[in-house]
Amino acid sequence: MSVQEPRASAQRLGPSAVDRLPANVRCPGYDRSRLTPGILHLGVGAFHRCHQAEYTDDALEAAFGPWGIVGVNLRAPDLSPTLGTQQNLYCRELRRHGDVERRLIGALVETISVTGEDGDLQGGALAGALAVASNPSIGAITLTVTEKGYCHIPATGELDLGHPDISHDIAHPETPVSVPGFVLRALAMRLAAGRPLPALISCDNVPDNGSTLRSSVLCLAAKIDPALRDRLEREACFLNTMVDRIVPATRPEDVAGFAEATGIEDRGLVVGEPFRMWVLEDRFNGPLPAWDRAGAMFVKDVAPYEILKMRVVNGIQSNLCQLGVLSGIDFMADAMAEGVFSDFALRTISREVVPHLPAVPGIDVSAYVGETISRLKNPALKHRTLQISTDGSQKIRQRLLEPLRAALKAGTPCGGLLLGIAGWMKYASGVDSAGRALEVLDPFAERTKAVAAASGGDAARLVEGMLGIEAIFGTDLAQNGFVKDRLADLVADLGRRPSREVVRDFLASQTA
Ligand code: CS2
Repeated sequence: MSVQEPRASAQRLGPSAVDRLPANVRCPGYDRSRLTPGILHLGVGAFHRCHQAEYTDDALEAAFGPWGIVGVNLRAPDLSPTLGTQQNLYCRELRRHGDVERRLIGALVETISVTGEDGDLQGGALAGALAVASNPSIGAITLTVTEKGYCHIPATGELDLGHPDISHDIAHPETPVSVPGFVLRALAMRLAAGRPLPALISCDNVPDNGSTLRSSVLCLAAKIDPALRDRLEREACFLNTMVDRIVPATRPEDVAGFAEATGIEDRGLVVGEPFRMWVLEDRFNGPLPAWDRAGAMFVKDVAPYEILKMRVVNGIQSNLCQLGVLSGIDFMADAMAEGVFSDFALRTISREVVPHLPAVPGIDVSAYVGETISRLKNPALKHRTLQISTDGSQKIRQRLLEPLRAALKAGTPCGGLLLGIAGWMKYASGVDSAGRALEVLDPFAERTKAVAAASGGDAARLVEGMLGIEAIFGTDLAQNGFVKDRLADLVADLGRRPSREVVRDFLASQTA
């Protein structure tokens, strides 16, 4: 993270600065010097630091145990200049409108960055991370590696054997570069040493996240060592989970504001909303931190919670974010502050998505939708529309396409979902309605921009080309004349005028 210079007198956060934090910054209610590693976490991004690490701090306060977190980044960012120099201490700040609540998190005890900022391997770091993972004191390997970290084909969930990192790991299983490769190597080392296997806990917004990780790891193992694959199939426990808290990427302004308010410079700061939720599959026989005492739910079947969260919270985000980008709106809350976009969000979710949601034990769906809308309107969260649009090819199946399929099957309205998907197509083409280039950060960006170039500005051809990307869309939608025609009209319209006007007319046509 490049950071705006905080005020000159600010002391850098670390053990010796803790006593100087203002009294209203909550500090760990347990003795951190007694904390030993019990969790290896892959992907120490803002979300993990503001979600699982906070739940773990709560669990440690409720029932202290050997559950310190060793955070491993297989890819950039290199954590040494931020968390490393702070002895892995950092604060999380929760904001809602004008309210701010700050807390020092102690659960992270070590961080290992396998690659430096330049992407080059840091000597010994991979071996160090694998040594930690194979140590029997690690009872859980948890992951937030983003959707694309699973190296799966978004439309099917299967491992992408054509992925260059997977090809690498098949050839060099002892020095993996992919997430499934790292997990496989760690499990193989545990079994070879006769040690019990840890729980594998995926915390990404991937459909059936634990099962997807399991299938990626087993499929990779089948290519390397079929006997190992069979053993892991029997013995390894991969948990599905649903995770929720909005945690935008930390901005230099956040770090500067924290220094201003506290006199302490925290380059590991994360900022999120007060709302949080975590639902885990209750299937692991070994010990885990007392996350349940921190409010996490352990249930038999995570699927209804996951579907609800991905289609409502993430669904609204992904339906709106590209349309927001196309109208030059930087932050999600600014889009939601415009009546036209918030009406569109609520209308689409209520009419098109909610009727096809499964029943979710203990949850009143209409209250949940209302709460979601208010979370997304929280102006204190600076969540970039561009950040949510990033890697859209990996997100739209579970957030927009599955709800669309459910509506098509039932013959119920789906125009708002189609408008969101058209927004993604327009964004992924790399040009907005005014002809300005858009930054498309996505593993499929080359492909979608090539489709756009080949369409020669013809919306129907663009839609045909996009729907033809089977790894994203499967095969059914390209054969649906209604979907194709409607998307072509919407993409053409988004090419002529700002998305705000297209959304406004869409709403008007619905009430007419
Ligand atoms: C967002 C999520 O960037 C994104 O993909 O949609 O990070 C979202 O904010 C979280 O899933 C909320 O729990």
